[in-house]
Amino acid sequence: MRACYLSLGSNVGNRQQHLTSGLAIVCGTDARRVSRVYETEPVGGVAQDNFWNLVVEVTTDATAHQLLARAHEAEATNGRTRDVRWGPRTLDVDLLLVGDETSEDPEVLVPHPRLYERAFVLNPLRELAPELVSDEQLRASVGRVVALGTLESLR
Ligand code: PH2
Ligand code: MG
Ligand code: MG
Repeated sequence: MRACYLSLGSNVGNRQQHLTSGLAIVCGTDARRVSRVYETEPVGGVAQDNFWNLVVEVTTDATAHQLLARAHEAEATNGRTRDVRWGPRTLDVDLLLVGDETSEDPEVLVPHPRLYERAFVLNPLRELAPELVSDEQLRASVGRVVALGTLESLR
């Protein structure tokens, strides 16, 4: 078993519902810890609504490829269509870290290549694993984020 971290984001439709459904599919019966939800400014150029983002820690024996398959299943179940890169989406699930594994397989890059650039990833990640994110890295990351509260508390 090892701790794996995934980022979930939604900015189309019922964001609470998409994130809740996504977590269930990504985690299955594995133990999980979920960060608060952050309302985040879109990063990457395309004009679109704010996202809700969170990070989940899953303790699992699943491989990086198995986790990626779960991520794709969660996106498909929530009606994700792939059109604009970095554009609006019902649900986006990205693999951030798989234990201390490093993979340069272009299908599953871990650690995620843009992990340390993005405030919408680093803030919720640091909540769950403060040792993984330094003050310096947090300061250098981009995009405004505001903590809203736990997923269950939001409607
Ligand atoms: N995801 C992106 C691009 N930009 N911006 C925010 N705030 N949140 C995201 O989840 C996000 C993004 C590509 O996956
Ligand atoms: Mg993404
Ligand atoms: Mg993605």
